[in-house]
Amino acid sequence: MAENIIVEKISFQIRQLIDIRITEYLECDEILLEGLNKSVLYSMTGGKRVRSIFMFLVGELFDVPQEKLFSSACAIEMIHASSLIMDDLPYMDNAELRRGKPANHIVFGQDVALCASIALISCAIEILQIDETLDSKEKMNVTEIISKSYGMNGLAGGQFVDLKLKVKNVELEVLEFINARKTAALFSAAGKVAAILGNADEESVAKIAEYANNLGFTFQIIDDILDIKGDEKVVGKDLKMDKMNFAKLVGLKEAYKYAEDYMQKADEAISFFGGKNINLKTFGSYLLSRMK
Ligand code: GRG
Repeated sequence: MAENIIVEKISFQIRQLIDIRITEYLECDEILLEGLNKSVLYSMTGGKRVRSIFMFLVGELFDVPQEKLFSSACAIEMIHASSLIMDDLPYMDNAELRRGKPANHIVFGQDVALCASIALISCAIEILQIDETLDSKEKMNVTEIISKSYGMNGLAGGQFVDLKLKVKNVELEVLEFINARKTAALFSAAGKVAAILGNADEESVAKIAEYANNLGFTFQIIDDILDIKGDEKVVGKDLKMDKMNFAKLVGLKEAYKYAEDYMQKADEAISFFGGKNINLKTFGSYLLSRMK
């Protein structure tokens, strides 16, 4: 289908451009920091960049010049990578494989991995502040949205509840609470930033946030399904066989249904934009097809 080819082409281009920008942002010629920089770059390599691609597709919907999106997209990728480094540490998820290669702490040690994770969060905020394509109000808005996405009501809060989860008697609402923060929060931030930089009105921003939230739920359920299906080569990370997740709770068959239902809710939210939503819809279907 023509839309598929267009979205694939956009995704390929965005991935390449984001990788170039990330390398530029993380350039460091201080010899004493060489080891830390290697650790940071190691975790910024690879990854599907789905949050960035989503952000650029929303940007396209609101005619945002691409140049204005790079700092926010890279910031979100840095925060995402930072969270993956932390997540893999022995006192968190204790995983040894990430993106098809040894986790950061396996290669560089836990001490360096933690420094790299913190450095990435700091860099994420810094690149927003030095972006000359954003005016001061845009910087303030974007920084507020992005910093909220990884705090108490975002990644950190979701991770906390996940870590403290008792495996028995888990309720669906609790898993939704976790998924909204651990996974959907970064998608929501990506969508809201692009909509706000496109001067979208309040209702449009809300529709994008609703789409992003449901897309995030879908994305996490697919991740859970792939965990259960059990092929480390496909997922490129340790399979969390002993951990409760959405797909384990409701069963594989129901999980497929939930993923499709969330995606349908997402599509309903953006029907508000009429035919202009086609690339976003195609992107959603593409993510959904990963679970098949
Ligand atoms: C960063 C302040 C801060 C807190 C971190 C450790 C932690 C708190 C949160 C963990 C969040 C986490 C690991 C969520 C999982 C989300 C998820 C589905 C990750 C996989 O995303 P993909 O498939 O990964 O986009 P790639 O490798 O393609 O980038």
